[in-house]
Amino acid sequence: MTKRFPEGFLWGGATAANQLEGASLEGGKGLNLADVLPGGKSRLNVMSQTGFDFEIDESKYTYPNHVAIDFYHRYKEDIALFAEMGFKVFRLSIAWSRIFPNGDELEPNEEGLAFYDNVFDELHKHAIEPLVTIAHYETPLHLIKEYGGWKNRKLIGFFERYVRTIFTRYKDKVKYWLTFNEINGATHMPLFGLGFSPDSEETRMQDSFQGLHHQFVASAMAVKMGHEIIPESLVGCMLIYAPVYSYDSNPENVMYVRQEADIFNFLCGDVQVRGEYPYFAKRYFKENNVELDIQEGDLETIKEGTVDFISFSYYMSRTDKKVKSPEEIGQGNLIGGIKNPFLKASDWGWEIDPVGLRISLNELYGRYQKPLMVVENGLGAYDKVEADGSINDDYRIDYLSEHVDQMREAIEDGVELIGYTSWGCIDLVSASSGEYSKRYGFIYVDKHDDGTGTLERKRKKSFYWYKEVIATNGENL
Ligand code: BGP
Repeated sequence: MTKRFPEGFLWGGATAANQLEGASLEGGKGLNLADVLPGGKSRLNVMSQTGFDFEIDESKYTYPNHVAIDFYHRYKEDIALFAEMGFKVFRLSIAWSRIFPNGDELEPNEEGLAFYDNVFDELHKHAIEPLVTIAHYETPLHLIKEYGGWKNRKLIGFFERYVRTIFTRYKDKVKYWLTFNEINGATHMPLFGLGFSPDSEETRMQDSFQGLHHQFVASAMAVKMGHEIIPESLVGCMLIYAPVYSYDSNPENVMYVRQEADIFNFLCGDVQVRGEYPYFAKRYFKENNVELDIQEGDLETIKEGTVDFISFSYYMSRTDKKVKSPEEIGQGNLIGGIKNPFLKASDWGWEIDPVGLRISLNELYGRYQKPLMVVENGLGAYDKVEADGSINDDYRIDYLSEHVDQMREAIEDGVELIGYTSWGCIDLVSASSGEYSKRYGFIYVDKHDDGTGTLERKRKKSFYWYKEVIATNGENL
């Protein structure tokens, strides 16, 4: 039996403004969070640090996001390459600080708005549908320094103005929208999603969940507004999803991983898809000393602004148990857990688990029965340019084909999957490590961790592979 992808399946690739555009101070743009994150190992340090100060210090650090891969000036060339692969959809984000440089102005920056007009027009010229993330780790720096990021309720109002501006401006050009990137990653890495580093470990949970509550209200408000301003729009949530496996059959461990999965994978989804806090949140908040300030009207807004579809990133599963020795802790992955003896890992220690994607799709569809889109998935790897200029990334082809195959299985299982945008379809700056050398692309970009490189683009072997996948609607993997 041939397993097929549905007609009209949305094949494409995914990016984020701060990891791609560069031109960090051009066109009237203001600084945002990503502009103050240093490159390389220092980034990993600041991510886990409490009390990060958000100052740029070029004598100490490099800031790769300032140049990124210069999509700002090269978008036409890049979009032509996406079109050559046959993309039906391209996921990108709008940098909030291009539209409102400080985040709290009353009037938007016309030059920033015009830039995305040009990008969307270019995409449509090639019959590529834009899929736009409204907030992808790019909170304007002024909102962080002046207001303390999403801990502060005032951000809902600033976000509302930003969203109204972009919905109104792009209503004829953009149909697919996502509100907050990987919203459930916030308690792990509040700096990225919520724009603050915790003052101390004691305040981390309280501040993170309060920040999340503000984002839930803001997201629901955006969904409602999207439906009013762009009646044919589809507005989705975006989760970082990792199925959680019990290390063994000890019921204590099984219960533990179930609770971990409830909090990590489902709490945010339940709020955004079902429109209410799930039953298990109450006990969890109590036990973690979280007391939410929920204001009048918030729960109604959340109820009325449920999403049209669910999108998520999938890189890895997580294996865990209740009691861990200090050596085991965090051995599994970026998101924690312990080593799974059945899985291999990438050079960055991210465990590779294609079947976990089928499990994720079934878990999400089983719980919500809403259309799903995989909007990030891919292998960060070191690539080598051969003497003849070719880049033979067979490891990436293997990784992606195994994952695409599992999506095909999930569709056979009955899951409604509408699209797939692999992460970093063109090499870009890594979010967690600030490196250029952690490459995901089908398109190689000549740019290196020491800042050298011509920014020239080259097609990798996987470029031709993906082109064939799209041309055969997923039949030839
Ligand atoms: C996700 C982020 C992306 C992206 C990706 C890969 O968490 O949404 O922005 O970067 O992970 O991660 P990294 O770049 O750290 O390898």
